[in-house]
Amino acid sequence: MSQIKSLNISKIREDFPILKRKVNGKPLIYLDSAASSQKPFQVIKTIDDFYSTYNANIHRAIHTLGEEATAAYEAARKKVAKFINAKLSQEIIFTRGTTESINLVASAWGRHNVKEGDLIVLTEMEHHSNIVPWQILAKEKKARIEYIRFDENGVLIKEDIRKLIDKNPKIVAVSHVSNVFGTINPIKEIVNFAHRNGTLVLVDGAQSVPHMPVDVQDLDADFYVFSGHKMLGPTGIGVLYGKKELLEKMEPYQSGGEMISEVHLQESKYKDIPYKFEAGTPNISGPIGLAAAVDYLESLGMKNVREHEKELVRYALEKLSKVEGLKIYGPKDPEIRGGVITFNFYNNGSLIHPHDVSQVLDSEGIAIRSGHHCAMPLHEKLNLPATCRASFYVYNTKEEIDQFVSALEKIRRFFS
Ligand code: C6P
Repeated sequence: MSQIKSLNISKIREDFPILKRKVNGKPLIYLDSAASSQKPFQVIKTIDDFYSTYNANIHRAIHTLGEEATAAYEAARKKVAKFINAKLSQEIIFTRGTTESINLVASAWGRHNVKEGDLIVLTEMEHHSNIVPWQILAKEKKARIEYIRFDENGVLIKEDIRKLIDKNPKIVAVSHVSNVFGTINPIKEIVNFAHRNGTLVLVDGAQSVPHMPVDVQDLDADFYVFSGHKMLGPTGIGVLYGKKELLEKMEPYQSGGEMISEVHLQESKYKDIPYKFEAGTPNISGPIGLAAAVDYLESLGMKNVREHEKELVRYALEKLSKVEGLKIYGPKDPEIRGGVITFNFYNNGSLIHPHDVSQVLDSEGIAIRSGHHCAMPLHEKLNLPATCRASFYVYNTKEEIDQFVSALEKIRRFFS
């Protein structure tokens, strides 16, 4: 068992060139990592090295550069597989991100397995990326979608989980960590329950893989998806993990070069997984940069990353609870909450618009996100047009939270 260690945050901060930047004359306080994380120079340099020294297309050429690029791309696949403890590296498909990974499953698996009248189960706290692809599939197949509800703390209602899975859905698609409430959902329980009647489970890991240890074999998820740009890696690269036996049975998602073994005028044969799902020239620097991000996170230790964020959340929740007029959404217990705090500010009972809050914070050099965070159904249920969200990562400090809280106090004084 690896020990939990405190991270040396000032040393970590040295690795992130962007943190030296000033915004509106103030040192940048970046509290928007749930939208996209910053990148350490180790990742930036790895991508620079690729383009500067061995850039070439992969899986094609016999020349040195082509072989070096192919080796780095395939080494990245192995590294990602190990990071999430996939049994086989063929179970790792590189995509553009979480969104594309879910679209791939909804299309390549869904079109052949979901029939008229079938049920798809989602939750009310899903990101649009884990709703819209299923809506399109359901419309095409005349299937139904039902939603597991959340309670007043932003926690999934246990009875709903059981009740809806008892209806024998074809698939349950659920986020591991909500990007709005920060809730860590009980994935193992959902998977165990779903598997009893042969229901598959897709887990949206966009907000979990960057922040905590994830073991796909232990979770026993059928599909698990995430994005590189939220975990210190580059944009435009993501992962679909799928169990070998499922991926092998699925039809291709996109087709063309690279995913075939033979093409004739009237028919073609496809390559084995993972290549069957990686048509065309892929984003080659993406996995290579992502592998450098994985190295960086592994050098910190994912348990330590999780502990650091838990500590920041505990500290921030305590400080924020003292700010008059501030309403915080999501679970109160940091044990079941990721590094995300969503809130709204009220002055004499009326909402200070989240965009105004985030604009004033920006003038103080503090970056948060405001809006519906691509979770409109969640906001509709809360009857809110928008919320403010602060999200933390390995480079954030308690001092930054103090500055954030005093900037909020300033806003409160200004609006009252
Ligand atoms: N959420 C946020 O600010 P992409 O855009 O494909 O990398 O990830 C989509 C996605 C899917 N699921 C969850 C739970 C997510 O949080 C996200 C991305 C960002 O909350 C951008 S909208």
